[in-house]
Amino acid sequence: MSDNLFSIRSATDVPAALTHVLAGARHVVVFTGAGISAESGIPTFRDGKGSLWKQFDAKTLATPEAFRENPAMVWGWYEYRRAAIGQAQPNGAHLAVAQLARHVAKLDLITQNVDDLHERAGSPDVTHLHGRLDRARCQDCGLGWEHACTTPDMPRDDAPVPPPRCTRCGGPIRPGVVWFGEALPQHDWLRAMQAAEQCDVLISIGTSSMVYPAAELPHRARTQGARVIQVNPAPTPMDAVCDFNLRGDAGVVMPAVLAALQARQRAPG
Ligand code: BJW
Ligand code: ZN
Repeated sequence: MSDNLFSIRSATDVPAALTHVLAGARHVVVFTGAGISAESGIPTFRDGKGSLWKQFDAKTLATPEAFRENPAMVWGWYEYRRAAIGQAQPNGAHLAVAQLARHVAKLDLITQNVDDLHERAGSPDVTHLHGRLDRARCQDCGLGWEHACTTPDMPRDDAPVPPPRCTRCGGPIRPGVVWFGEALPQHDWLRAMQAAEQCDVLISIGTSSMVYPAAELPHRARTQGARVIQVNPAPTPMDAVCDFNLRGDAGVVMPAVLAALQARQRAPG
């Protein structure tokens, strides 16, 4: 095992050097991907049999062209996913990230996820780089759309559902997410870049680090001198760049990291 790779099952596996770095940090950025919600039952995109892009074709569902060509198929698929998220609960990793904010000087939370599990775990001011499933808007004029209920009836995953029409211009309502080829919301992206450039520790949790420009953030932090910690059960392209690679499920690793930090802060002296 290389000297920056750690298998984490409990707080005692967390290296003292890592709790030292966290305890001394002025500004921590937590950067999350689909893996942090995996233990809540939300499928990831790229790893494993049940992942979304192994079951469905990204090009026919997650692009503006797909929505123009077949709005009912795309809207139905996103309504199915919104229903699944509504039924899911935050897991130990979401809760540990929310708690961690109380144990470090400053914490910014940046997620690529379109679910609201960080918010439901108690994290305020989450930056959503790829939008939110519950923030639909008009495709033509951009007017926000209020979903009638947070947990819609579960359509079948391939059942077409025609999108509602905009009350202002009649255009189709689209999911409030960022599709391939679309720009990230500018304010959120600038905020994320600024946080990555100013932090002294960045913790990347549950992302394959394959989708850009979001995947630039840990590199940006590293270039500016931050320590980078990665939490993932599998290797990623970031392994070589990180100071600490914590192998394991986020729902195990993050509570362990939190407990190790709390133990250090409670220790006399
Ligand atoms: C666990 C775990 C557990 C499992 N605990 N961990 C070539 C080079 C660079 C860029 C490009 C390129 N070709 C094309 C591009 C651009 C493209 C891109 O990056 N493509 C790559 C795939 C190659 N990017 C874009 O198009 C972006 N826009 C853009 O570039 O705009 C340019 C522009 C500028 C100005 C004007 C106009 C345009 C937009 C990207 C949008 C991404 N959208 C999606 C879908 C959102 C909607 C939806 O939900 O349907 O966002 S794609 C999908 O990937 C989703 C995610 O947020 C994103 C990242 O995925 P994530 O979170 O990393 O998940 P996975 O599944 O990949 O990984 C999960 C990880 O968890 C794994 O590592 C597991 O091991 C781990 N895991 N269980 C911890 N229990
Ligand atoms: Zn409209």
